[in-house]
Amino acid sequence: MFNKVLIANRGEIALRVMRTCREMGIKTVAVFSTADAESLHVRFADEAVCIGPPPSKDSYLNIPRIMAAAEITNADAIHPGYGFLAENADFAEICGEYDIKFIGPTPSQIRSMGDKITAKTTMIAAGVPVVPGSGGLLTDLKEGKNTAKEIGYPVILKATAGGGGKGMRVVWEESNFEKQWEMARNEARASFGNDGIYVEKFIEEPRHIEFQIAGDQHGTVVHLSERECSIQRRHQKLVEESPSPFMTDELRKAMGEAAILAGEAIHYEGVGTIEFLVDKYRNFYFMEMNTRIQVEHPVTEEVIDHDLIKEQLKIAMGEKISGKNYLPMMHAMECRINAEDPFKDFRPSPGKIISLHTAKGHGVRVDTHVYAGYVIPPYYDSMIAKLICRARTREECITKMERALDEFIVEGVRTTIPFHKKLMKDEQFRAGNFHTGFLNDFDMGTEE
Ligand code: MV4
Repeated sequence: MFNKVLIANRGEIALRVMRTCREMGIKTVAVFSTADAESLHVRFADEAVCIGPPPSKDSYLNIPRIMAAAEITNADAIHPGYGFLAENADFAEICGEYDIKFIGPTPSQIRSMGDKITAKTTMIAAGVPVVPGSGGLLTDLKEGKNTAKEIGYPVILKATAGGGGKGMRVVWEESNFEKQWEMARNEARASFGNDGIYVEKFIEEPRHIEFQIAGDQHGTVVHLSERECSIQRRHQKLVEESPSPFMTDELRKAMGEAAILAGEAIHYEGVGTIEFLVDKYRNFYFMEMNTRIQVEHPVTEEVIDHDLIKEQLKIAMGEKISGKNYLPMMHAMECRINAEDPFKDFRPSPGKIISLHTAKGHGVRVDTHVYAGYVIPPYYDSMIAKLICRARTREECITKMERALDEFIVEGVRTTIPFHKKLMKDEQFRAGNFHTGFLNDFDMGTEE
């Protein structure tokens, strides 16, 4: 049983983790940069330690400072949240060296999914469907072109060190291969210091559907149903929901089994997510695994009525999980409310929140760290709240979301609320007809 947990994060997720710790009788330590001195996560925690100036590399990404904070407060575990150090295998390893439990998977589990070719090779061996492709690193341009010809155009070039869309290039015909190859390599080298590239068949107009899984220290892996995450812009998700409107009982069974195989293949310990691409014929392919709690985890919490942070803490303490899978019992949807101007290409809009009224009422949940008078710093991500609605059907859930968006008032900064209001009225969205390219031709129109 943990006595005290340090939360190596900020914002809504730091608060989210602290809430569950409180309910479990676990003391909490916040760490914060000087930009976050007035943050709720600092006030909410039992103890708080300033770990440096605003830039992330000097504070939330600075491992020595976080370890020092854990040592002086005598914390026996660290929860990394999402982002920052959540998928940093070296950090997880250092926690172990300090005899502090990293609340998440082991360093080797993180590493095995951080390199995309290693991840893919592991999945092939486990019998999880993957996109047809090179199966390994491409050594040179000639090999790349030959492999692309075998697979058949269009193909996609991906960085093995990548993920989340960086260093990816689609090639429609051989005449463009060399140029895209160079671009992909340069982008990968600049972003990751690793220019390893592999090639896959390009799946056109796919959906992004992911499965939440959980594995314990005793070898049990279960799935906790899916999340539909196709509504995204430039690889930033804006809306997530569960169940996916594209899902069938048969597909859920097949994808759920594949997700469990994926977790079992690496003896996964913790909560994690198996991301799949799903084509229009409902063929599905493993894409990536996220070895952390995700932003959109509340959608799953609402449909299966389970606290996923509590699951993380229990797994980290060595408890057994029940061994049964969970199916959605309700419909839930999350809208990410970002301090961004949707009428100006979603450009960041940091600054002071002059007044705030969050949505309330039956079936409405708001996860946020902001309050009236709070100043959104320009240094970190722009998400200021997650609005989650839950109802018996997708239709009722959308109706509730429209009502909740109408009563959600933020003055002082621009937000993505007008975007969500427009999306909820879109006929194709309401009909469940969308894929990952949906927002490419979504017109925000002009402001009234
Ligand atoms: C693909 C793909 C089509 N075919 N792979 C984007 C992020 C990275 N995780 C993988 N991604 C994609 N991989 C093949 N073989 C299309 C995407 C993709 C995408 C995937 C999920 C969500 C949004 C996306 C937006 C553009 C492209």
